[in-house]
Amino acid sequence: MSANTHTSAPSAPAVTLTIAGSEATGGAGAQADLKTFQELGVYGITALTCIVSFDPNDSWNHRFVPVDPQVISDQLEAITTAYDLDTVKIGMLGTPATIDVVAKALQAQDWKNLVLDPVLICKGQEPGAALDTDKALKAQILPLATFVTPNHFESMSLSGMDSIETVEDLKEAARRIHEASGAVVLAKGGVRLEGEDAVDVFYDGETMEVLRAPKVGEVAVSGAGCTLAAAITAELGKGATPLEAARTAKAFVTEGIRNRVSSNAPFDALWQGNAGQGPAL
Ligand code: PXL
Repeated sequence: MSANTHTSAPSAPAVTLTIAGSEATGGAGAQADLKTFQELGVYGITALTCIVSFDPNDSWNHRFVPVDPQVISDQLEAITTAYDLDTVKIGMLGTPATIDVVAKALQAQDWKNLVLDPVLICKGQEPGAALDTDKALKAQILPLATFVTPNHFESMSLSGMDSIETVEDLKEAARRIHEASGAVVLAKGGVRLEGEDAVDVFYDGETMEVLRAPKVGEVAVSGAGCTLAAAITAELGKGATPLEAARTAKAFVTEGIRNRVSSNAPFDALWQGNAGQGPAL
């Protein structure tokens, strides 16, 4: 029987791709994306861009190994030939060579939803290399994005603002990033803005909405950013509007932070399990 005689059941899940790195301890990166996809009921696929291993003997800084660009290209060829995809999440790319190959693959087809988590600086990366990577990400991937989820630092970098201290600052950053990219923006304040709530700002060119949830502690949890963008991707893949997707993702992440897993690393990891049915939704 040839492969194309198979048909999907009527209840077949939406299929969503993440182009992301492995974070070995499982809190962030492709691992967080796949757990989120599964929990939110979409079929997850991964093209792996790099392998990050924290170094317990060097303040848990990142040891970073890129996947060979040809191998990234091979993964994307297999994936896009096997599935007709319209929804993709971009996580950590890590090098200009990776960005080249990913940009080329993304441009080979139309995407309804291209969610970019603009991971700009990786702790432990050589600063010169990181600058090149940031420039390439802004020049080659950001213009393709339909939805972008910058954190506090990335919002400053993408908006050109020197500081973001208030919700009004974060709104201004979201406005600027939307104007520069055309993408829907969810700018994340997280624990970096003062106040009792973790505040994110949604802006799509018309609607400006502040999403709030009470902070769960004052320390960032590993995987929160990856999980938020992955949840947005899953919801968009299922047909949600961008604002609905952002609201659901925020609630999912808040619940995942409440249910976090502690480890011997200096940061807890978000737990996606049960969050889809959690009280915050
Ligand atoms: O949280 C950003 C992130 C994304 N992707 C990978 C990572 C990290 C942070 O550790 O390791 C692979």
